[in-house]
Parts: sequence; C-alpha cells; structure tokens
Amino acid sequence: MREDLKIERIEARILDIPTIRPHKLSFGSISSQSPVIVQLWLANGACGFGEAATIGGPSWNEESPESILHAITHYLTPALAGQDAGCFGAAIARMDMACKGNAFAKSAVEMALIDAVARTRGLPAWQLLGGKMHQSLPLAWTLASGDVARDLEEAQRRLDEKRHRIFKMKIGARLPADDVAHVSQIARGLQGKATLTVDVNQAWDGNTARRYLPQLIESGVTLIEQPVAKWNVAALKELSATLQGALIMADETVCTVQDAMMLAREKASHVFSLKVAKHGGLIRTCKVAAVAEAADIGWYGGTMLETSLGSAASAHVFSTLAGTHHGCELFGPQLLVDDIVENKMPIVDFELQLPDGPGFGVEVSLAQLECFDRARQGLNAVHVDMGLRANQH
Ligand code: MUC
Ligand code: MG
Repeated sequence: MREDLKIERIEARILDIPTIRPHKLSFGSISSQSPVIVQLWLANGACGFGEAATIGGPSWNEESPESILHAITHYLTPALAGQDAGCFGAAIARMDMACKGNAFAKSAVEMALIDAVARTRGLPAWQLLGGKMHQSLPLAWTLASGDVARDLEEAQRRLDEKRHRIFKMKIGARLPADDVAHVSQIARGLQGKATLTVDVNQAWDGNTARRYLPQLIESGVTLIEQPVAKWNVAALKELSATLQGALIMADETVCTVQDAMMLAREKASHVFSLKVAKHGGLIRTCKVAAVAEAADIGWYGGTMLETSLGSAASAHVFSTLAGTHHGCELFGPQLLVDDIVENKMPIVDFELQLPDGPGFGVEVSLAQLECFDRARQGLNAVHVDMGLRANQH
C-alpha cells in the first residue's frame, strides 16, 4: 500500500442544471440534467472529481441520479475506503464485488480515482490511459427542439460560428412518416453543408426500421444510431448487412466489453458509440474500443450530456483511441445553462480541442457545485416530460 495514495473519503451529490431549451428524445423531453458529482480525497490531500449523468432519470437505461447516488454512498464508498487509489484494476474488481451492474455509478467513482492519482503525479489523465493520439475531434451537435424552423436556425448559427457541421437528429417519438418528413426538411436545408445522423433511441421495431431507414438515407442521413431495441441484435445485424449508403451505430446495445464482443462476432453494427458511463468507466471504455479496433468497427465519442467535468474525462479517453472514428458529441456543456468548471474545452474550426492535465485539465468550481446542489436547493427531481409520447397512445 502506498500510503500517499490511500483513499480517505468519497462524497457524492446530485446537481440540477437546466438546459438552454427542451431536448426531445424518443422517450420524452428533458429540460434539465441531474449529474451526480463525486469528490474523492487521498491521504496526500489530492482531491479527484468524477461525474455520471443520466438522461431523464431512469428513462435512458436502468440507472437514475438517485440510484447512482445510493450505490456510491452505500456500496462503492465502503468497498474502496482505505484502498490504494492507484491500483485501478483492483478498485474496479472491489466495486464489482460489492455491487453488480450500476455501471454509471462505478464510472463516476473510477473517474474521480483517476483524476486524483493523475493530479498527485502532475500528469494528464490521458497519460495514464495509454497516451494521446488526437489533439482535437470533430464535434457534433444534436438538433432536438422538435421544430424544423428552430432546428434549422440552430444548425445555421452553429455552422456560421464554425462550431458544428455534424448534426444528429433525435427521432422516434412521432409517427415514423412524420419523422422522415422532419428529417428530410432539415436535410434539404443543410444540403452540402453538413453531415447528418439520426438517433432513434430504440424506438422502432425491425419492420419499421426496414421500411423507414431507406427513406432517411435517401434524404441524406449517413449514420443511424440505435434504430431498434437494445436487445434486438438480430435486426441490427440484418440492417447492418443490407442497408446501403449509411452506417449502423450501436449505442444502448453496447455497454459491457462482452456486449462489444458479441456485436463484433455477430457483425451487428459498423460503429460503436462509446460512453464512459455505460461502459462503467474510462478503463472499460478503452477495452470496448479495443474490441472495436480488432473487429474493424469504427467508434464515435458519445455523451450522456455531462457537464464540462464528465465531458473532459471522456475527451481524455477518446484522445487515446486508435481505429477509425466518426468524431464526437461532447456538447453537453453547450446544452446546459451553466457549468461547474472554470475552463471549458475550446471549439476551434468545428473541432473540440482535447484537454491536457493535470487530471482532466478542468478546474471544478466548488461555488458552482453549491449553487446547483439538489440538497442545498431543496429541489425535487423532474426527470422527463412524457407528453410527446403520451399523446400518441
Ligand atoms: C444518446 O442516446 O445518444 C446523446 C446526445 C443526445 O442528444 O442525447 C444523448 C443520448
Ligand atoms: Mg444514442
């Protein structure tokens, strides 16, 4: 045991930060994010920060801010107290022993461990994760206001500002034909100026995907994210083999490294959306990326709409990855009305500039943590507005 790296204390809290506009996904609309922020102190006095953000409470997957906070406070903290923070693999194994699943909760704690150790050694986190390969990555923006005119105006402004020229549209809440009409109008407005992706967030069955995806491709979409349910690997496989002119990207289906291996074996996607939270941490994200590289599957730097803290941590991992990439979407900080760090990652010529250290290279503001702390505000959780979907049933 290296005494200086002994884990002394771990604390976690939920923040509530509004978004700049409603963000509409297949399962409902959100107007705030509730990231869980972890602080982890070592015996040497270093403090590391970690974050796990969900979207719409437990609407995106099983974990919610409240379950994450509970898992960290009651199970992961006791499992790690007094351990050597630098033994990342052993710490992950102890967390797995204390707690099955709960990948988001584990990712926030592992992030804080890596930050604390990197800060102790005066190194950027990417140095502990294999070394940097990319200085910047193309940065996508999601058009999800639900309104064509507003989406087009938003896209044009971001093109003019040289911030984004990859746009992802969230579909699956409306009738498929209405989604196709919506996407086609946006595609016409952006023709020749941007690359277009859609994210269906599991909303369609295989037959709907077979019928409507070719129309989306015809309109100009080149990357299709999670068109069918997480479990529907057969449909993903068939779509990957038969669709011409666009790539199929797995998101909710690819969480564990075993999911990645299964998708590779089944040839059930062309691209993996990598997300630190769903993989259970930065180190496991590298492992999923290694499977992608070995199987000739591309990667995309995904987001759960984290603040600049979680986004910077993700940027450190993505900066180390080999293989073919399709850019990243670490735009969470721009969707939130405010942030918790002093220094955001800059965007230059449509590319996110990947940060250097120490740690994740961002300085968390304790005053901002206090400001958005749910416990301090005495706020109640409002996770998701299901009105959009409810109208259809
Ligand atoms: C998802 O499913 O990819 C990422 C961007 C966005 O708008 O929503 C998320 C979640
Ligand atoms: Mg997605």
